Amino acid sequence: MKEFAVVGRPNSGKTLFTLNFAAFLGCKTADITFRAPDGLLDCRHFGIAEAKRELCGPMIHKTRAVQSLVLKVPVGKTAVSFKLTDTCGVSEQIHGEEAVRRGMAQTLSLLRGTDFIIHIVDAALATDSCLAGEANIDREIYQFGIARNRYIMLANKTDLPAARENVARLTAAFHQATVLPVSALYSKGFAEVKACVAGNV
Ligand SMILES: Nc1nc2c(ncn2[C@@H]2O[C@H](COP(=O)(O)OP(=O)(O)OP(=O)(O)O)[C@@H](O)[C@H]2O)c(=O)[nH]1
Ligand SMILES: [Mg+2]
Repeated sequence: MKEFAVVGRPNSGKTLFTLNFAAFLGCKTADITFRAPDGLLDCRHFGIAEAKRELCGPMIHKTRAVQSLVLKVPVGKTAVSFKLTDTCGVSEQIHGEEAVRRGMAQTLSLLRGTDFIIHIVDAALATDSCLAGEANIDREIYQFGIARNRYIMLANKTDLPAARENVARLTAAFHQATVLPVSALYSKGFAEVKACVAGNV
């Protein structure tokens, strides 16, 4: 079964995307497997709304370890299972808390082994340095993914006017990637993401 890793900066909308995309694919509930950086596994059953209440939020680094769901996407006349794995957000700074540092290391390790990278960018916060091509974590993820030819960028939060304006700038700055505008909050742009998953599963 192929694994699709959802990665990006903290607060970019990875967890909300993961849960609303599961709902978009028809799930009313989610069995989420949490894998701590030390390898300890825990599986919990949630309603989607309950999972969003518990696992998403404006607090930076709400997610501190990988959490996976097994989903199905229609391909032709069959449905193919894949693993969608939400991760701890990554950034340039060395974080003060050990749990976050370990979570980020776990994300980077997962990136190396995953089959496909779904890179979420908060388009409302697409900074000039990110767009100008200076070294930063978004560009590192992009270059890594492009080199492996198994990558899409989701320009998220396009329900916000500032984000909508930045989509064209992101597309130009990350011109080798497919950049899909989405709103994880309103499940917008998800049909295109589903088509991409179906094509790579
Ligand atoms: N307006 C808007 N807000 C969003 C969207 N996606 C996420 N958010 C908000 O952004 C905040 C962070 O969302 P999360 O899904 O928890 O972000 P994350 O990337 O998982 O964050 P960490 O786990 O901290 O790395 C929440 O308050 C969400 O409601 C979106 O498409 N539009
Ligand atoms: Mg999260």
